[in-house]
Amino acid sequence: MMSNANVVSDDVSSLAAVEHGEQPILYSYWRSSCSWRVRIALNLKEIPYDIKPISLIKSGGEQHCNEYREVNPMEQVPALQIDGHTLVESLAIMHYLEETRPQRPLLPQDVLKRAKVREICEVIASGVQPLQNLIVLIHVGEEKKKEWAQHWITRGFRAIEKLLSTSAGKFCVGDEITLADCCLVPQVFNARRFHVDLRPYPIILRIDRELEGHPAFRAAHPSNQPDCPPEAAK
Ligand SMILES: N[C@@H](CCC(=O)N[C@@H](CS)C(=O)NCC(=O)O)C(=O)O
Repeated sequence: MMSNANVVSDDVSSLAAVEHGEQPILYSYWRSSCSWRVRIALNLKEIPYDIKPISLIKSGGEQHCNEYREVNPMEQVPALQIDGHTLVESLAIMHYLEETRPQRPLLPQDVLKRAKVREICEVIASGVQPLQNLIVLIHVGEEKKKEWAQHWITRGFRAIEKLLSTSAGKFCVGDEITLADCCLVPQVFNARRFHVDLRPYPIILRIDRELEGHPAFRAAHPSNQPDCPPEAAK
């Protein structure tokens, strides 16, 4: 599967102009792991969508401009315009997709397995990513940011590896791809960005390798995004 995504104008001052499009619009940044989670879910469910790039870097960060604050008051990506609504928070968005677009389910039927999927999602989305998010790293400072990010990612990965030791089959929970896998793969990319030693996490590495070539994951990869700078594209 190729990407379902088209790019719409990358002019941040025209945000209002794209609000009435016919297919979902994802406000996304190429390297954002939270945007990436949602891109994977959209691709897995084969939902066509447009991408509105929001640069987290340009002009001090387009996420902080007045127009975008109207879209997401937390001044973060992603946000998804869908069904006449604007949704923020990647997990809320993915659950909305799951509940409104049941094709290619991303949660297991079994309630315990569903809880296991949510555990992994929460560890990543609440216990790891927020601590190594851009705004936090800016606050921590250039000198300390690598060590800081490594510390929190390592702490989270220790927990995830342990959780996976009882839940994983081919993927994070059993043998079907779930929301947990949508969260894990982008977080592994972030871990590599901060040069975390991943050798102590063989299950995480195995699942990441398993999914690396999957068309929905490949299409969602930062290097395949319309706003990926040429020097970072594969
Ligand atoms: N809990 C939010 C977190 C969103 C988030 O942290 N997004 C990052 C990119 S992955 C961001 O926009 N950072 C901008 C900033 O820190 O200024 C979600 O899951 O959507």
